[in-house]
Amino acid sequence: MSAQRRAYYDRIAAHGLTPLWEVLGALVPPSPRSPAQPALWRYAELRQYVMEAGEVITAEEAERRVLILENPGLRGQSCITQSLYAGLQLILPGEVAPAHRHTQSALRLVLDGEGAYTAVDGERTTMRRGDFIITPAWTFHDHGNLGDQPVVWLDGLDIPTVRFLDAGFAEKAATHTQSVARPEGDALARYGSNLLPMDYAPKPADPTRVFVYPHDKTRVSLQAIASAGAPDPHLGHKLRYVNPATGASPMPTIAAFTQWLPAGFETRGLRSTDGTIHVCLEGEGEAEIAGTTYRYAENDVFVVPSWHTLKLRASRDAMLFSFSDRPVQQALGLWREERL
Ligand code: 1HN
Repeated sequence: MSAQRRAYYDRIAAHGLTPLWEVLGALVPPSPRSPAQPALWRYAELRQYVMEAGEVITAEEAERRVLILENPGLRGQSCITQSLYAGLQLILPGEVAPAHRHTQSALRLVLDGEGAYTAVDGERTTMRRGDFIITPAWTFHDHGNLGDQPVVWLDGLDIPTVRFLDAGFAEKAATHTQSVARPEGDALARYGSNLLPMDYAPKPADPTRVFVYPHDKTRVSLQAIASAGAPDPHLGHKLRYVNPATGASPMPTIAAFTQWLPAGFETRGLRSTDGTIHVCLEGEGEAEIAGTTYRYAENDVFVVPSWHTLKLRASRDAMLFSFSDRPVQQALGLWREERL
């Protein structure tokens, strides 16, 4: 750079100015260049460290005893993609994770053990493996383990999105454990049975009042469509979780999906602008992400960053759960997908 330019940059810097022409290409790239990297977390390797966290700290002291799955390209930022956070949470028999609420939206995918519950706004749901559970923004939630086994689930939150917008609020509840206001199954009966209460009129972006999508029901649907026809070449048999009252995503900032890949099936390449976190609930296979192949097995988590081409293979019948910020991008007119 010429001495004249250098001196000019230095002089304007003192006035809070910087030249656009030095950064324009990086600011407006021709296609997304995510700093996030593809990565896979192998549950069989991680489980011992998750269990060890139970010896290091109690759920109560930790408030939430979680090991964050940190993207290797985003170390120190507590996120798995630029917009989403993911972690593995452990709760031991007899423990309680105290009630609180925050403007960040959260999802849980139950992976290991049974006997725990999550309570959302006064209703408990028993956590069974594969259940997809949500705690929408600003709903009080606590977890407890009434059983005799450690229970582990994956948490997904929109923490980086809320941080980006500087819109985070949080508070602790007055009591550790919410009192039970309604029997288990109440929300599913009222809002999740092709029926709605007479006076219920949700706004388009309202989260669903259904806060558990039971694994067994989801699996029955996937099995039915898998036996009824051929898989989509790019998706296999894939369905999105919805707010049944609106057809929108369960929560406004996070989309979630379930997918069945028959043994031997391989998807064609697909890329989309929503960086996506996948969890293998059943079976095993390979994920080829921008040319690198990762083997996945039960409870493994892998992340596909924005605009990275994904090909999925199943060596045994595989069931995958996934989530992303797709509804945010769609609301803003930004979401793109390319089927190769
Ligand atoms: C949270 O509330 C939970 O409720 C889990 O289980 C993880 C990470 C950051 C902030 C809040 C939970 C969280 C969290």
